[in-house]
Amino acid sequence: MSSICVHGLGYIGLPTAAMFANYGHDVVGFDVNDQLVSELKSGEIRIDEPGLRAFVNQALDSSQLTIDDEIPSSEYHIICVPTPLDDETKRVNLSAVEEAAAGIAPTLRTGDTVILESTVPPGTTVSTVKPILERSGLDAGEDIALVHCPETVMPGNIITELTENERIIGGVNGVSTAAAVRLYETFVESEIRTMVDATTAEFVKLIQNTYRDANIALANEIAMLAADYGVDSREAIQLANTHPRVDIHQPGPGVGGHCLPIDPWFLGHDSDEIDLIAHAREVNDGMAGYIVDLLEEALGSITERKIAILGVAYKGGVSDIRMSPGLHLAEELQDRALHEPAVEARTDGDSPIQVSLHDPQVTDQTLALETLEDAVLDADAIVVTTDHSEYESLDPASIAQKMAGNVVVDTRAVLDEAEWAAADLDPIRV
Ligand code: SAJ
Repeated sequence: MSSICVHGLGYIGLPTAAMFANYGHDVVGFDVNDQLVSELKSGEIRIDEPGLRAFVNQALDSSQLTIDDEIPSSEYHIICVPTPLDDETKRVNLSAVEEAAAGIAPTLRTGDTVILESTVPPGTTVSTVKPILERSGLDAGEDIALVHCPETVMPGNIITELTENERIIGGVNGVSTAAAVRLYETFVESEIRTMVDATTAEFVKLIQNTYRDANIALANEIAMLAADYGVDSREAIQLANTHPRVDIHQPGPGVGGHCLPIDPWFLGHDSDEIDLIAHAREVNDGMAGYIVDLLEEALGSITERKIAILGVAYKGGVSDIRMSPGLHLAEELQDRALHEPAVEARTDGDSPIQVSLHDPQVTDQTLALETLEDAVLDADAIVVTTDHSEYESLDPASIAQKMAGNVVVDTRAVLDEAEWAAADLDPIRV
């Protein structure tokens, strides 16, 4: 068993630290956020992920996992810090990775291994992390091992996927790769695939998420085209996918979460060749505007209307609101209503549109979430933006009674069309 320090105790770092600890390694979880450290020390877990609380507490109770605000010397350092994207420039901010590497460098001893798990633009391990670690006087590849080993887990199923998903590992040399493989094979049950170098591992991680994002953009464009031809896009996609070499994803209100809307841009970091991938991003981001167009068409105008958005989690079955398509739609509605010529001329300062939000799984206190009854009360239109199972069993008759209007947009195809039509609420599907 090895000594490990996990740097960054967020969505990936915390379950990863607990996993290694529960498999018998001596793990220190380190974070620069003092408040997070003190919360975790007392077993308080902010992240809402099935099974995580018990899993982390098991590791803490066994003392295989300790939480600290100092970096100890360790045989393995695993970096799981955020790599946010600047929305304007579409450039990554690597300061947390740089800070982590700078914190590790003084603790390094010959034979130690540093693993970058954070998603980064191709070349980051070699161009950014390696020179910072080598300030220690040790050579990465010769004296210490250095690899990129991206996480590939799906929020909502993180603990299972950590053990069951395949891993890819690319080191700055073969010795580095082998050192990381030895560590991950202590708990990964699937194949561990080794790459020729760290940059290939970084690139592979990015094109996995880019494939999914671009495929969803294709599905979204197909949905918009299908609507113009009076074709049901879902049925068309289902039929198209019966071909053995066709796998079109599902359309929706846009793509949320912390990965798909961000990672494709990393591919354009040091290359001008990004084109279709950037356009696919724009198609997905443009879905909120398309839904507002649908609402305007159905309602005549969105001003002085009440629109209920059902679903602010970025996808069904989770409480995560990062890059939420539902919240993006709420902003787009407000923005579009404010720029209506009649509204721009107004001076009363009243909001020109009322947008109510509901989500059965999200508990975020900063959002003005309402009960389902209040959210739909007197609404002119409702838009389902998250495929929560709770929405599949909504009762159209009782919703029809509460609503002022009868416009329903189902961006996730979760409502039973016949039942809703019987309540005079024909859903418009995206
Ligand atoms: N979505 C669609 N249509 C689809 C599938 C998804 O509109 O057919 C939307 C979802 O509703 C959501 C968004 O896309 O808003 C992203 O959801 P997701 O389930 O596709 O992916 P994430 O962000 O939860 O997790 C992804 C996964 N990557 C891949 O499947 C290639 C996960 O395995 C990665 O570990 C994760 O990104 C990550 O951390 O990179």
